[in-house]
Amino acid sequence: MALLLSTGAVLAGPGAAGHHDGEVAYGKPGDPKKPARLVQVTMSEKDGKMAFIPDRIEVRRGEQIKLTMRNNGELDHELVLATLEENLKHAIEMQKNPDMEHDDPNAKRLMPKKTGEIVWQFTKAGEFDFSCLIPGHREAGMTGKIIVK
Ligand SMILES: [Cu+2]
Repeated sequence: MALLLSTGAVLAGPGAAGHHDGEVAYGKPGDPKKPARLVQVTMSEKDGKMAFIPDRIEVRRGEQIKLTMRNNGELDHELVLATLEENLKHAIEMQKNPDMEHDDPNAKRLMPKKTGEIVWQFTKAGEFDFSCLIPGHREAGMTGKIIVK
């Protein structure tokens, strides 16, 4: 994880004070004391398909979002927020270490019927990815897009 985070900081470019407050290419961990827009995301499995509902979230640049997640499935799921490139790399790591668990500011793993949240501030415009990186889940449809304008 440390490696992925430092990659993100490099992508943020020179001059980004990023490293110190955890800022990466897709923003930074939110401040729970500041207001946040609530976005509910449900994790589900149905007929062999896995999904996040919704699978597309639009955000204004600078906006702080509180993602409140609920796992409505029968299996563990996680939500990992990152650049698409990072999540694809990370998915390969997960295939080698399927038991890798995430509880980072940008990721949360939930057991069935559990809820959790991620507070994140999207400081940069762009298209970012959120996926469940448990092997097979992203491939089964468990991925979505965050569009920051
Ligand atoms: Cu999953």
